[in-house]
Amino acid sequence: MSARVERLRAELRDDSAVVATPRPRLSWTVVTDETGWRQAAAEVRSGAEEVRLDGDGSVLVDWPFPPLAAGESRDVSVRVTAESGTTTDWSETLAVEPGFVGAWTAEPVGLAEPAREAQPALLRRSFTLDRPVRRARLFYSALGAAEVEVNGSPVDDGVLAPGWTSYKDRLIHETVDVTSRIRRGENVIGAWLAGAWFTEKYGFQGFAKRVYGDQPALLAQLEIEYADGDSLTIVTDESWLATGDGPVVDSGIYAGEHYDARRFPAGWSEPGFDAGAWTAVTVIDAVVPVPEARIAPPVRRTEELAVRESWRSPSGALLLDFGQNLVGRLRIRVSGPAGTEIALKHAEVLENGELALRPLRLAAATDTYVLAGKHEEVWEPRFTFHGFRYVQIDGWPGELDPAAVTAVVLSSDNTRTGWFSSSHELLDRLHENVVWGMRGNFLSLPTDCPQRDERLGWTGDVQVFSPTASFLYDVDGFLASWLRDLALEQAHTKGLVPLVVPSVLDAMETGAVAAWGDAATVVPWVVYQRFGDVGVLRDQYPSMRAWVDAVLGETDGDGLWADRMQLGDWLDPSAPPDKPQQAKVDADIVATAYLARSLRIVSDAAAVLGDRDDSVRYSELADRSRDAFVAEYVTANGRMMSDAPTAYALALELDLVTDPAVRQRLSDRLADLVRANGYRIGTGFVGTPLVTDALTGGGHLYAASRLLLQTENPSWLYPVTHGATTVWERWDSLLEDGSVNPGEMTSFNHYALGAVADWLHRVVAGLAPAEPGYRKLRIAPRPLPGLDHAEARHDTPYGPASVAWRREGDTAVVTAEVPPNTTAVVDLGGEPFEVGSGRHEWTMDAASDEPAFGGPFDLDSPLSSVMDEPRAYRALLDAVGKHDPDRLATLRRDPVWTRGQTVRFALLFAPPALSDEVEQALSGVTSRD
Ligand code: RAM
Repeated sequence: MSARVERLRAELRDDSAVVATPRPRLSWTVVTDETGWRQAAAEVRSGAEEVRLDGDGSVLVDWPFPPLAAGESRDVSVRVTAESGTTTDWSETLAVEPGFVGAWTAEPVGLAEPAREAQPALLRRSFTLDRPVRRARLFYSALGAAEVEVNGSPVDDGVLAPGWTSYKDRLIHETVDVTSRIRRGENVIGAWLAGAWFTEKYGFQGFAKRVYGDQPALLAQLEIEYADGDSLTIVTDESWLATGDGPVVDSGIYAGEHYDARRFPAGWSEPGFDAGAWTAVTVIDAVVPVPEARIAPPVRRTEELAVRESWRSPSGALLLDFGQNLVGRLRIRVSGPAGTEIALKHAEVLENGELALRPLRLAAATDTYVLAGKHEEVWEPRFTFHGFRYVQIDGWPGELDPAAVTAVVLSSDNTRTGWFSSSHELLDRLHENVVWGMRGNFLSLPTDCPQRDERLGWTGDVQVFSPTASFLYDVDGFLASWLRDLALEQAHTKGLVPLVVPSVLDAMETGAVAAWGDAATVVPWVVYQRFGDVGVLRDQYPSMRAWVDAVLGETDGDGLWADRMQLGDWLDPSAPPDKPQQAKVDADIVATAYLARSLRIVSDAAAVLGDRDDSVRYSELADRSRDAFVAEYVTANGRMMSDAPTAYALALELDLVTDPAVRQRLSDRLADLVRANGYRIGTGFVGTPLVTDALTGGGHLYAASRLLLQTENPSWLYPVTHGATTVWERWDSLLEDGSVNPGEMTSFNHYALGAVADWLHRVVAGLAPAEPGYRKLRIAPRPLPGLDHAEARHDTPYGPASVAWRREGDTAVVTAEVPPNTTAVVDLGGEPFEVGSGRHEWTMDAASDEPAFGGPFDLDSPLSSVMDEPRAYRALLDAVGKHDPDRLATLRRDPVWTRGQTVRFALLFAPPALSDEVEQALSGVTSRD
């Protein structure tokens, strides 16, 4: 038996031990072949200091040393003792380094006389050191985005740093160790600077405007410690020089970048450069928040894709296909005459063989490069990104060798932690599409889409997607960072949560919006559940409470939230393309359901944080809203006032109906609706993440499976069969004839409808947290009819976990891995039981609940319109009822479809098969294939 400590981490980033707080929490995992392994104590060592911590805490353990001071790093290592008595060796040391500054003194500087709005610039400062340096740390930020170089080379691999935050209230700074780049003598620190998100114009249809500022600015602070103990600080101030005549001529997030390589000043960030033509910067006269150290991983280049195919379009344009809808930009390698201008246009899909640009609306998404004409030139834009699979290249000098063009994938560099696979190829592709959708839309902040003139932090989208995101990637820091912005925005709106965070759509804000504003409560709760991060809950609690209080302020005190502007079950497939809020479910049902849910979350969060009074108060309010919901919207026989799938899914999955008998009736009715709809999806942004859970929770595995594996529009797999490589905004963003949906919002990369992946992980494969942070796992696979095997793996905060099942006749063999220092509750359909860490194998019943089929039957009497359908169905029921009345109760109608004027039914009934009399009676009114 052996055990060792691995993956020692400080605070929320696992890509770096640079921490934003003086008291970074520590986490580690244990790798062992011992089963049922539990930690009894841990020892944490730093230099001569050693602290013993009794107990099994190994995730986000409080910092056991005095608070870190700026500039003070600490080597930390851990060893642990198991309950069985054995002690591990000391772990590898982790150099924990404060990312924060003692005192921020740098000022924002920019071009003194910009020639135009949002003008990109180059900035530099030269300085001379007369002594050897022991340590040099560079802290930088921007109103806009910056790439910093020291002595001729980039200081880090970040992209679009420092990213987008609610700039009026919060700025992030980067922290870089530049010790090895600094030398005695002359040194230069230089920065490429552009407006990026800061100077972008937000808003729609020509109403777009700049909301932060007209010009970008740089903030930088270099802290140098000499070997002799003295120190020197260099900050952005009037002593810096700048030029607006650099090669980045123009740059915008939506527009793209224009780069003229002839304007590149060789050696500009190196000593000895003649900056005679540059002018002194100006200190920007604006109140800027003191930058804080980043808590989320930065945006980085995470992958590169080669051209899959290149050809000429019908109009003669040169097109490239990367085989994957992605978010990023191109890197080109080119040689040709000086002054040659190359244009790179991006699009997600083709229409009539040409780039489909209409879905991008006002985003030009075009990068242009003007050759310097020297030798081979390599270029990638710096301060923009696009959502694309296809590119049109105009003006390329000579023949294009496809190997000269690479797609560079950009994303916040979160660590991948979750995987799913199954026996179903299309389903696996759907899952892969969800992952790609997340990669593209988790870019500095969680966005709705990455391509058109939008790309905003829509709260509703991440509200529904956060559980999926938290399984696929370690997004604790990423979401915690965005939630800080959310809370800061609320301070300006009396607790109301803006539709988008950062808030840039003032004109659209009309009040509280259910399922969107509820991101304030749901997202922190998800982060707590999935990562065990009580800190996020503590930090966000005032925001969570402010949100529900603000909603309560809009209600009449009866627990209901009604008669307000709502987005409702956005993009219900039955809503007209231009009226996405016109869903089947009444928007008030969505509103009260979410109010009750958020009140419950606030109560539960208060309990976790030890605030008893709040916990009781919000629990009572949650009960009141729940009871009001039931009284108003649920009938005693288990029908919802809106007889729409989303209404049932809300009642069940937000735990609004507690009576088990009523719950079963609701789930049964939902299954009926799903079936009657031909197992096509009938839900929008709100219902879609819940509907499969609501089915399987009521035992309707067959219906859930048919809905999941449906390929006809609308369904999850319809896009997959139409070549989707990301999740679409609309079920039919691409119509069946291959044309782009005429709706003015038609993105091919929206993660909201991909939220079903969380159910794939938790229920189909059966791997879920039973306690926060997977301290205890819930292993409860539900082998779906239509799948032979499925598997989910997740790197929990305690280490790798997995559940896999494989069908063997009417049973399934389940294998599971439970990480050390955790336990699992196992529910295989019978009485749940508990197990400890290690590998396990069980067998479970996996008989399908698939009803037997009769038919299909074609009704003989032709129908003049679909309105006759109920009458025709009635004739069938009569035929059956005459001979086998008991059967009527279990008889169901399966997909109904019309062929010409003939209606075809498949009848579903529980075994045994139909009696001969019934068969005969049916053949009297139908003809069978
Ligand atoms: C669209 C966004 C987003 C959605 C809002 C309501 O503009 O793309 O997905 O949340 O509308």
